[in-house]
Amino acid sequence: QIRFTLENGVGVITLNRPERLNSFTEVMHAELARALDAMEADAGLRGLVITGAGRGFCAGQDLSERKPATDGSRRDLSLILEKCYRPLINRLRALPVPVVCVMNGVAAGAGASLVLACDVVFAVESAKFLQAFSKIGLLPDAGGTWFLPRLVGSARAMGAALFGEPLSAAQAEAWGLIWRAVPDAALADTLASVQATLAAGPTRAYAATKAALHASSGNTLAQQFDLECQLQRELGYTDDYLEGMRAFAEKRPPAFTGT
Ligand code: LHQ
Repeated sequence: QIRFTLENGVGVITLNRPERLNSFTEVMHAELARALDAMEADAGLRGLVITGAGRGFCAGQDLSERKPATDGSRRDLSLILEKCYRPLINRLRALPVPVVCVMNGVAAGAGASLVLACDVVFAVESAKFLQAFSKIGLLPDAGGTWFLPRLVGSARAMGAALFGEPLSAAQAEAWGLIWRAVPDAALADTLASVQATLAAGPTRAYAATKAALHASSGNTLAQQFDLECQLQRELGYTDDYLEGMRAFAEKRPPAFTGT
């Protein structure tokens, strides 16, 4: 239910249940976990790109698999959150490389939370965000209530989560929910250029930047300064820093090796 490739150090995960708008099943979660196993074990990993097949990115939990209410039964929804969603989101956040989402279409429910857990998000202009949870009597999960207010502030997070109206890619960009909306026709080019950028990037600087930005929301300025000092000390000894300084002096683009 996913396609996974790992080339030039860059993993590409394509959610691949287009007929169900790539909604999550337990099988898909197991396949995602295996792809993450492979990437976590790869010392040469330089980035991860997540996208979707077909016209949707991810419509959240597959509601036909869970059948939360239609059969009259009630169940503990936290079980699937603990089993599938918490590890997925935690592992993406902890991956020591940039995780870039290229949203090819709508992201709803936990699919929207997956998007927000990524480090950088591109979305085609026709893509929409839908905090679909309130429509089925639930709250945003898979980290949604943590990511949303941090990205867009409390007022917008409340409005989006409570009323669940679709948000366009352009609006999401204007709010700072995503990095960039791109024309639909630019989807393939965006995917290719993100892969190329990650494969040629200063991977250790990326890792440090990701770690520091993630840590900042729980840190004081003094703690963050300490962290910057520690990480910058480490980066000062890397090959890529040496190469970056040489390339600057020689007025040429740097050839980073990720070491
Ligand atoms: C789907 C789905 C879907 C199955 C479209 N499931 N088939 C965590 C843990 C435990 C329990 C519950 O929840 C969670 C977290 C969550 O993620 S809750 C939120 C779950 N997601 C939603 O409520 C979104 C449901 N989908 C939609 O609202 C629409 O499909 C959107 C707005 C995403 C797209 O609308 P359209 O572009 O009009 O497409 P469509 O509705 O016609 O969907 C295409 C097909 O995909 C359709 O099947 P069909 O056989 O009629 O062609 C849908 O039934 C199916 N599909 N989402 N989540």
